[in-house]
Amino acid sequence: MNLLKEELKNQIPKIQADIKKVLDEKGEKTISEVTVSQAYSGMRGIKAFVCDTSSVSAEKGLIIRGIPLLDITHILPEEVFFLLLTGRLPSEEETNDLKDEFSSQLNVPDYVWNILNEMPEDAHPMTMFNTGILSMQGESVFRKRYDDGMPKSEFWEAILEDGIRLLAKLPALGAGIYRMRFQKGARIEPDPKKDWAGNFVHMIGLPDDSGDFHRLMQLYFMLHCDHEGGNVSAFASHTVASALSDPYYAVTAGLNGLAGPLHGLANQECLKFVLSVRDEFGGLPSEEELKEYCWSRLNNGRVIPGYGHAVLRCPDPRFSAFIDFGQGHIANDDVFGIVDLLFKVVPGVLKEHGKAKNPWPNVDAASGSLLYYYGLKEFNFYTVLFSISRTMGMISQMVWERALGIPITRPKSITTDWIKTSV
Ligand code: HAX
Repeated sequence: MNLLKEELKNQIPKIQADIKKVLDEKGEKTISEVTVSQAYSGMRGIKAFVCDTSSVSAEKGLIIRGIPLLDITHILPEEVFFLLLTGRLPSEEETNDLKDEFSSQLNVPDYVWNILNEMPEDAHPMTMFNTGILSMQGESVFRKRYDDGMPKSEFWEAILEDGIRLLAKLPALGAGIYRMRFQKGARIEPDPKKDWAGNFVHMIGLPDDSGDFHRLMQLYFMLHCDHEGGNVSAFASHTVASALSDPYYAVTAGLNGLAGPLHGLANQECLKFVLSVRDEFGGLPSEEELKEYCWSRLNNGRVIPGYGHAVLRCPDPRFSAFIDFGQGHIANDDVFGIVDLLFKVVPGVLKEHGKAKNPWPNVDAASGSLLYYYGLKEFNFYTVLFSISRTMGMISQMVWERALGIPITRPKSITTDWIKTSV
């Protein structure tokens, strides 16, 4: 039984008809104009394609299928995956069905571990993670069925099947890489009775008698699931998938973008920065000391990691959710205290600095301090956790793009000479 697939099978013809109607009525309307400066600056603000899984409001942050993020921080990652794909929260039966789907596909093939074992000892965990995913590309159902002449109308089903198989394995792949890369001992086998986040906590092998680390990872994997379609990782995977490259290729393309310090790698950079504050001041500095420390970093031409955003113009609700968790669980911790103090100091500093359009914290500003508290101290592993979660968004977007028959991505570039002579 796959209740998620059944739901999508019901929805897809209706949404296809709805979009046909939108195109018939509004197909020739203009939604964006592009200035020369936008063409030279990362296409910021240009509305040029559709993503229905989630949207990001400059003032409110992430909205998943119409629901503001802070209204659903209690739901499981499995539930948010169902929500991203279908636009509604699953029933208990549907959640259990999806959990069962994941549980039946948990094991990472041995050849993946053999390949990863051969990598340099200091390989970045993101390089290992992406290599692990790409090495499984030969397992792709989409690729096999495409080679066998699958009709276009079935593309989405094969993407969903690949997506579920891949997502099911990611906690094991991530936890296995953690244990291998940081010499934590033998891999721990997955437990099919555990939920997705619980299995990750089990396999990573850190103590969790209180169950709080499990709760944190449920929140972590839920919060990072999607952030509309134009961010680097979503857009890269969207572009690659539009060439009908299968999800193994398309997800690694997105995750390679997530591995950049201005995107997902900011979470490791951020904790590195927070720990440098702790080491510089032997614990929690005063507000004045912290302000000066931030200025010296900015004056050296470096960014304050975890602050600023291309779309948001408010504190990221994902940051607020982590701060709430921290205040409820680890309020007296020094590292968390520095994160809290940075929130008081950095927006003012960035406003005075006058460059960043958004002086507020983003998702990456707080997450590291929580992971660090629960014993996950190797911060160059953090982007792997972001990746495990963000794959849900990339797969959800891909399923709908194939269901709607969105063609290959191919915007038109122009030359500087053309701008000089034709604008
Ligand atoms: N510290 C210092 N300067 C900053 C800054 C920050 N946190 N955020 C922006 N700026 C600077 C930019 O570097 C840019 O400077 P130049 O004109 O000299 O190039 C200027 O302010 C204008 O930038 P912007 O328009 O406000 O921001 P962008 O849309 O260009 O970039 C970034 C958005 C998130 C990349 C940017 O704010 C940044 O580098 N932040 C720090 C890194 C970070 O936290 N990244 C994670 C973002 C969330 C995410 O994707 N997570 O995965």
